[in-house]
Amino acid sequence: MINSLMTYIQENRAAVYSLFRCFQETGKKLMLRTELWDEFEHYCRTTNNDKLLDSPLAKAIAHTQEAAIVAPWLYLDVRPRVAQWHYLRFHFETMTSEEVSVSEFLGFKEGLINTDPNDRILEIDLTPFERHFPKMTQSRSIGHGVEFLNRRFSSRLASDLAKGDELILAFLKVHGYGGLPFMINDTISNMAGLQQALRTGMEYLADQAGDATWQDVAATLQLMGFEPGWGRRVDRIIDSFSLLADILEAPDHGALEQFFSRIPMIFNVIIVSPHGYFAQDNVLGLPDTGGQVVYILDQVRALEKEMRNRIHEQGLDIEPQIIILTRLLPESEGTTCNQVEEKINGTQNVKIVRIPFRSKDGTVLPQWISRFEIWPYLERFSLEAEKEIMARLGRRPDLIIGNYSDGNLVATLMSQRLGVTQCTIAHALEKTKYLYSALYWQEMDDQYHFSCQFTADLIAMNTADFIITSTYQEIAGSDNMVGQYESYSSFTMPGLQRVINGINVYDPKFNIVSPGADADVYFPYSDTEQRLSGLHGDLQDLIFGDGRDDSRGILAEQDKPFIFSMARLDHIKNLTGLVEWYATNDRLRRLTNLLIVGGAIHPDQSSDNEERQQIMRLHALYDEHSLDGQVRWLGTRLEKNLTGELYRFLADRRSAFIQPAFFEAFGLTVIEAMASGLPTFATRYGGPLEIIKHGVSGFHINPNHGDEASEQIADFFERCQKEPEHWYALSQGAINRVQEHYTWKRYAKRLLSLTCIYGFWKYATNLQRQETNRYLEMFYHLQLKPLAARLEEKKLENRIQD
Ligand code: UDP
Ligand code: LCN
Repeated sequence: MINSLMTYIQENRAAVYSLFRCFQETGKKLMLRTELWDEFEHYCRTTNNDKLLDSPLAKAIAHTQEAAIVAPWLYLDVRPRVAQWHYLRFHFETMTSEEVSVSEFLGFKEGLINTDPNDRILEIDLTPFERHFPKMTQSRSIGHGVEFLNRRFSSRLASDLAKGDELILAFLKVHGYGGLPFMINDTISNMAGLQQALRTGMEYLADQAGDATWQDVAATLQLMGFEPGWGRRVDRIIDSFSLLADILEAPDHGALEQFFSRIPMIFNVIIVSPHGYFAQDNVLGLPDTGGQVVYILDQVRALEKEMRNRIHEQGLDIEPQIIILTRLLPESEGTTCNQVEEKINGTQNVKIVRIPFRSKDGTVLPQWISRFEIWPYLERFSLEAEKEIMARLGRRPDLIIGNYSDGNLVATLMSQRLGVTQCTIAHALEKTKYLYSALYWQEMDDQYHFSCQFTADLIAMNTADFIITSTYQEIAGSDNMVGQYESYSSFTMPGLQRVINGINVYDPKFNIVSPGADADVYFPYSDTEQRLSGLHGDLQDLIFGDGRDDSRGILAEQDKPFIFSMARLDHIKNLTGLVEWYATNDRLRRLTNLLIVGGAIHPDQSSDNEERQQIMRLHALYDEHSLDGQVRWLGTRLEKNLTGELYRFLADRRSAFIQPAFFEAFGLTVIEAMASGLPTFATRYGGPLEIIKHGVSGFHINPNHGDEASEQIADFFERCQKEPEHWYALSQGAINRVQEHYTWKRYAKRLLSLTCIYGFWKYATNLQRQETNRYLEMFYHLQLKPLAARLEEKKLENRIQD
């Protein structure tokens, strides 16, 4: 595309010039993709230039994410396809154009913010560290890193084995637990010895009963050089031996994955999630407390089950442990967040362990603070946590999983010190949620402290051994939209840092592993036997009841279907937008009632500024549009089973779920509603674009065009009135989609396999990694720590002034 574009510009200088002049005349220094396209179409229409609409220039404009314009220059960043960028500039006087480097493009953007062009800025570029590591090349491979690595390993092994490389042998010898070795012992000293031992081992086992146990054959196998870990029963041990023998003979990626996934190496897992309120009950809907908590609680249950299964199958009798590391909150607002330890219900050995945030002088911070303000406390938190974990486990953990920017940074700090495999899960990277959050960081820093957050993100995503994402778009977006991780590949924060290559989405560390909806809680409305009908009285009262001080609105016509939404009351969730769409659409008001669950009814019940503003906005909308007879708002926290039954109660009434967020990284409510059989309309910005197949398992809506979205919803209900089967088709489509794609069982299996394979990869590339890690360590100490320290000082000054 770029070559044909450059030729086109060269050959059509006058036409290109007058189009670009038209962009310039808008007076905007920065124009985004949709603005550029609208302006372009307008230009073609007013100049009767239809030919231009079909030119390489049109293609380029359609794929330009941003234009930066200050005479005599116009710069464009063109993204012809996922994760591919070109930067070019056009000179208005000479009417010439050329491709420029990313650094030059970012430097030009910095000029828009009036930074001194002669100032040298810190450039972050991880390209030199990539030289040792294989990268994928096809955009469809993005997010399937482990498959790629397995293929690479198998071909590398094939040649290395021929050269007598003993990597596998060395790796098999590092495993053990509590002083007991697993897999092989020193009787086997080289590859030929290993192959021989496998052959004699298999011959010996062929004469044993398939259901004989490891103990029955241990004495003989140990003399040959084998230790526990190959299987509980003889048939499993034979299977493991033959998998390895096949690999040593002719490495194959499928066998490699299967074999590595069997090596017992995961017994203790730490899951880090410091911010918000982390507890099992009574927290969802509190500030900074939503899907991440639900995700982790479901994740640990599935993970423990799978770990126990695997350990058992491999013949070991070790009880795995999972610790969720979070913040201890002395002022816990009626939750259990002030307790040091909380056992997770329905598990054998999973606990929440809470560590407080401490100020510089060691005093404990008593109250909740926003996730945007936690940066100064994380290093102290990680050191205290490390001591606590080591004391509890008596050994290093085998895997540390970070969650969100703060948890990921703590995971980095702990994994680096302990030398443990690190996995990161972003849940939601804030960078793409806020327009120009990097370029105009200085204007937002007082409130959001993105200087700390984006720096921490860069460090954590680069130290991580592997990264799990819920969707493809989270990594690399779509043809039209930049991915959340992709947005870290290059960006500038004027006056602070210019990132030339912050992350490469073709890195095989990325893996899509989607979460699920807890099938015991979120199941189809038609599954009458499982239904919690005992809760219907409570639901009746919640939705229609009078005299509750945690609700507003009494519904006048109770027989109508509902449109329903539930979310934390953040601006980005756009619940206020949904209420406004409803309020201003007569058809919707005629056809449905609206139910929203979120936040609190009284602003003084909230400690969060943004939430208070949303609460007041909701009340204003009620008053302005006389909504009390048609909109029910529950400002209360619902227990999980009640939420599950609520979705189904509404499905009984042939209702629909709406997720109207301006951006939603994944959207657990979307899969919960779908699993319950509620037809779902969800934002097209973020995860729901991938979760829902439009028209089959739900609908996409554009939160920026509320009038269109509300018409879409009204059309749906009108059609369902005439053709009730339409509702059933969408309901079934939603149920099928979740059952086929979003289950925790699949998640746990995949996560554990990834840990084993990346564990081997980490072992194999240890030396090369040290270079990157040293660079990132310096970045942490010289950039992030001072930023966080300044934030702490500022907070202290503000407190003194107050
Ligand atoms: N939730 C809830 N009550 C509320 C708001 C949310 O129980 O008032 C639950 C909801 O069922 C879902 C989670 O919190 O499981 C929200 O997750 P989602 O991924 O939709 O959004 P997040 O809050 O993580 O941005
Ligand atoms: C955070 C979010 O914002 C949601 O979109 C996700 O569903 C949730 O975390 C769980 O990953």
